[in-house]
Parts: sequence; structure tokens; C-alpha cells
Amino acid sequence: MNDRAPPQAERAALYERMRPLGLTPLWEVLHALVPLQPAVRTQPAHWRWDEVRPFLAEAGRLISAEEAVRRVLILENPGWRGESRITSSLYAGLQLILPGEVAPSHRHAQSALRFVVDGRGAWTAVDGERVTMEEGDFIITPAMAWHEHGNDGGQPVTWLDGLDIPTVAFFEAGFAENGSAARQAVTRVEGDSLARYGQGLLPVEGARRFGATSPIFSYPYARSREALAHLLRHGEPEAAHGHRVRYVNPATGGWAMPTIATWLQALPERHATQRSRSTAGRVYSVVEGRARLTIADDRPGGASVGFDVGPRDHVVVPPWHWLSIDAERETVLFGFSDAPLQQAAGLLREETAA
Ligand code: GTQ
Repeated sequence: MNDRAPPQAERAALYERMRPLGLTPLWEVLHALVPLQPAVRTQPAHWRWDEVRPFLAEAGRLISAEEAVRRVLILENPGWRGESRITSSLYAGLQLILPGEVAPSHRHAQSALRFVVDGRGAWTAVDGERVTMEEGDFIITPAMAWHEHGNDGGQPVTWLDGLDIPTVAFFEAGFAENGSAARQAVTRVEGDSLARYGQGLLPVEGARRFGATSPIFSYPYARSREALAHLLRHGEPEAAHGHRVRYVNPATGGWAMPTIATWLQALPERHATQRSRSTAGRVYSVVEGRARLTIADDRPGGASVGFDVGPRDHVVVPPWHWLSIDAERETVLFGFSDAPLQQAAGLLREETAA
């Protein structure tokens, strides 16, 4: 038995001497390295459209899409100030494009999703195919695919950008390239990818486009809404999630994007969900309706917050925080998370509770 006081000064001196060799003691940091429960820095947050919109409009007056390259206001999590993250692994922003503007062609290792929040008549071009953007459309820019955006319509268009930027940065694996021309050549007719891959049919012969990403790069809201309307009319809402449908890669049956899970969720009027939590932080864009999202952290010292949301609002639910949704009216939410990566790593945990 050694009942002498621990030799703190001696230990500290030892750590100092080993530091130049790139050595440091595990026992000083073990608890932080291997927490008993997720150590979550991400905070619940709510961006109200009526508060965000004037700033987007002002940015539209002060900088062109051309000069900005991408005129985006980042939805930065209060727990990740200065880090351009909405969760630890994901980036989100609201991109504005005004009539007549072009956001020039580039490509990068980061995968992007667009979810059209406001306006119509803008377009995005991906790998030689252009698609016109309507509210509620979900559009994918696969990793390393050339893409640019433009607006030939008569009104400003805003969409939500969701990218795996922090994940790619975590792996220190980012590459990017600017196009030699602002616009890539259009080599496919509009609607090509949806017609080829979005009918419950796949070409038997021929190469698959986009690797691990869905060959459908635009999922129009008109079609998705029809599916939700059917579920709302004829289906039974699941207790914790209501009617939840995920965007699917028809070639694999898996998620539409390899790094980001994307889904739509519909809740009947006056429907209150049970609570759910996931190790994957969830980002929501409100499409229709009015609801209260209650986010609770039941870890020691954790708090609970309630957000009253309406169309074009954005909310982030941090990892391992309980979410319950009270729909005042019939509500439709678009959501995304890093679930595919957590699934691949065997990390994903999800729970529901009454
Ligand atoms: O549209 O390519 O919000 O490259 C952030 C990075 C959008 C885009 C963002 C990007 C883009």
C-alpha cells in the first residue's frame, strides 16, 4: 500500500518531458475520449424564415452570385461558432439566386443536397443535365459532379444546401476544381435522369451513373407530395415519426446519397408524436403546416426547448436529444442527417419512448 499523496508535481514534470516526443498520458483524458454517453456540442436551434429572409434579401443587394460564387447564409450552430457546421458532421446554408444570375460551375468531393425553400424558376445543372427548381424539390449534387446554378425566371429563389463539408474535412479528403467556363455544356434533355431511373425501372444494360449516389438527381415535390397525401389519407401514422418516407437510390435500395440520409415526414393535423432520439443529429426544413418541436436533453444538466415552426423555418435536433412533434395543422418536414455514415460504421442508435 502506498498511502503517500499522489506525486502530482512529479507526474506533471514527466508529462512535460515526454511532450517533445509526441507522447501524452491517456489516463488524463480517458473520460473525455470515451464518454459514457455522446458528448454533444451541437445545440438545438431554430432559424425562423421571417427573421432570415430580410438578411438574404440584403445579401442579394450587396453581392452578386457571380462575385460570391455561392451566395449563401450559413446556418451555423450556436455550439459550433466560426466552424460553419449545423451539426458536428454536416453543413447547412440558405442559397439565394436572383433572376438573371448564374452561380458558376465547379465540382468538389463534398456531396450536396438542395431542398427548394422559396420561389421557382431557378435551375441547377448536374453532369450535363439541367433541372428546373420548384418549391419542395430535392436535388442531389453527387461528389465530384460538375454543377452550376442559375435563374431564368422572374423571382428570387432560395434553397437549403446540405453538405457533408465537416465530414470531408474530418477525413482531410477534400478536393475541388473550378470550371473553365461559368456554364457546363448541357448534354442531356431535362427530365432524363427521372425518366430513366425514377419509374420503378432500371436500364439492364449500361453503366451506372454517379457511383454510390442515386442516378436520380431530382426528386420533384409534386410526386413526393402525392405519396404523402396517400399516406395521410390511407395510412396509420407511426407513433414517433408520423408518416416518414426516405428518398431512395433505386439502384441499391439504400439512401439516395452515400453520406447523407434524406427523408420527408408528414403529420396529420393535431397529431402529437412520441419522443425519438438518434445518434444522428437531424436537420429539418419545414415545408408545410405549423407544429411545435420539443427538443429535450435528458443527460445530467440537460434542458428542454420548444420551437414553434412554420413553412421555410429550419431546425436542428442535436444527436441523442429527444424530439417530439406536435402538429397543430397537417405538417410536412424535410429532414437530413448523417445516418448512412453512422450505419456503415455500426454506430447508429435510435430509440423511441412514450
Ligand atoms: O452550391 O456548390 O452552400 O460548393 C456550400 C458550398 C453550396 C454549391 C454551399 C458549395 C455550394
